Amino acid sequence: MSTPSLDAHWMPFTANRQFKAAPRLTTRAEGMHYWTEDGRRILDGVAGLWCVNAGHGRREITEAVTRSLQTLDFAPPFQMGHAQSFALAERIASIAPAGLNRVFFTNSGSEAVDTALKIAVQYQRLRGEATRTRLLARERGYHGVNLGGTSLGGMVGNRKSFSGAMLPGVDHLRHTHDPARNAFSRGLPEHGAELADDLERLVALHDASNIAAVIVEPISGSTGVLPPPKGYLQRLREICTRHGILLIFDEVITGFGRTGSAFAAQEFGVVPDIITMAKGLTNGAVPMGAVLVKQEIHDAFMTGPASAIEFFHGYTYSGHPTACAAGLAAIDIYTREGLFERAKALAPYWEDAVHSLADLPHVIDVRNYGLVAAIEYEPIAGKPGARGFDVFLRAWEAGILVRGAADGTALSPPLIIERAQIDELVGTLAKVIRATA
Ligand code: PXG
Ligand code: PLP
Repeated sequence: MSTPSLDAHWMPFTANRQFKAAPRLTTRAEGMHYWTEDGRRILDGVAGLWCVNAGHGRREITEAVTRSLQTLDFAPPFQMGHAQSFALAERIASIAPAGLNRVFFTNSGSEAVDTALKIAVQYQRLRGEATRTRLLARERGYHGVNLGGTSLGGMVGNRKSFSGAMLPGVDHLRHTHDPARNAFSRGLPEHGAELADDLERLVALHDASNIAAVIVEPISGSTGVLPPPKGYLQRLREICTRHGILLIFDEVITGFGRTGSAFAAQEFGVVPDIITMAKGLTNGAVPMGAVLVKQEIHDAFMTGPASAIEFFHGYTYSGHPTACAAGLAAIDIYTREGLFERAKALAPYWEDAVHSLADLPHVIDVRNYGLVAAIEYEPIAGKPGARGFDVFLRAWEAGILVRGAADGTALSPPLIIERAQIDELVGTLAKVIRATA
């Protein structure tokens, strides 16, 4: 396709004018690589946008999607069904922590988050705790861009323009980023489990009888890859259980093998009440999200007359056949090729590679877990985020796709990455960091 005018498309989370003055257009993707309009090959260091965990252009997904489109292009999701959504729900439950086995489908992570919040609030009402409507999250969290997720998010840039339109009754725990104590930690940082006690502060302030749920990313992604301090998630779980507060893990990034397990909940041995997911669910090939809940939460909804709708919520494209076909094919690939185990086996090599960047100019922290990492830079005075963006642009010119995150670079390659490609990714990034003033 020849390049059309770039004017009409208002691009998401993009510096539109900068982009349109110097566009970065991809034309093709396969395996670990993108190809650009001017014919360059780019090594994908971020699995597209944290989603293409099995690598690009997977034939099994294309074939499943094609078959599904040719057979059943659309199926009405309300008061009607088709086999693939039931099969996929069962498949998700089969790789999930025990006890979480009921799945509500959405079309994105943002929709999964807002759906999870509504499930939490209605669940509390159904169990006779109707005053529990407050929703808690954490500073430096990202929970998508719908109004619920925006209200619970903890990144000021995503919030400040919408302040008056946010949900009431929301509060935030302190974030866990503590470079003074934890800089250059390998894997989980030692210090900060006590930050989970911040939930006790909010309970003391509002009273538990008013709090429905707390949502956190097991590893914060968008704000620069913040692995949880050792013991932090366990402590959060204990406090939630003690006070009847639902614990929601937003696993949109950490799901589907990123940490070396299917979900971070399994990797860290902490079972939440609800998990949100998207991205890797279909290997990024078709938009889809899902909310996975404990059976007892689902069952609490199944009480009124059998002919009454239990949950007044759903999307036209919930459980779309094309997305379900992609999800089934993606999970087949993950399990058949053992990609979650592969991520776990590669993690020590990955850790050594990314920590080799620690002594480069401006680098003030390196963080990692599983096959995810971030390098944080000293900000340029008065220009927060500028160095991370500069590294991203130069990296693209140098042939690698990385992601700017806060004042840093985030890396989350497809789980099929080879050791030599880790060397290439990190080696090229090292040159770019040295060249960045
Ligand atoms: N929760 C988490 C934890 C996410 O990472 C979402 C929800 C929303 O998913 P959708 O599919 O609605 O985008 C995400 C998405 C970044 C970046 O800066 C990350 C995401 C989205 C956009 C940018 O790396 N993650
Ligand atoms: N707006 C209008 C006018 C609609 O009719 C609908 C769905 O029927 C929506 C928004 C929601 O769209 P979706 O179900 O794709 O989220």
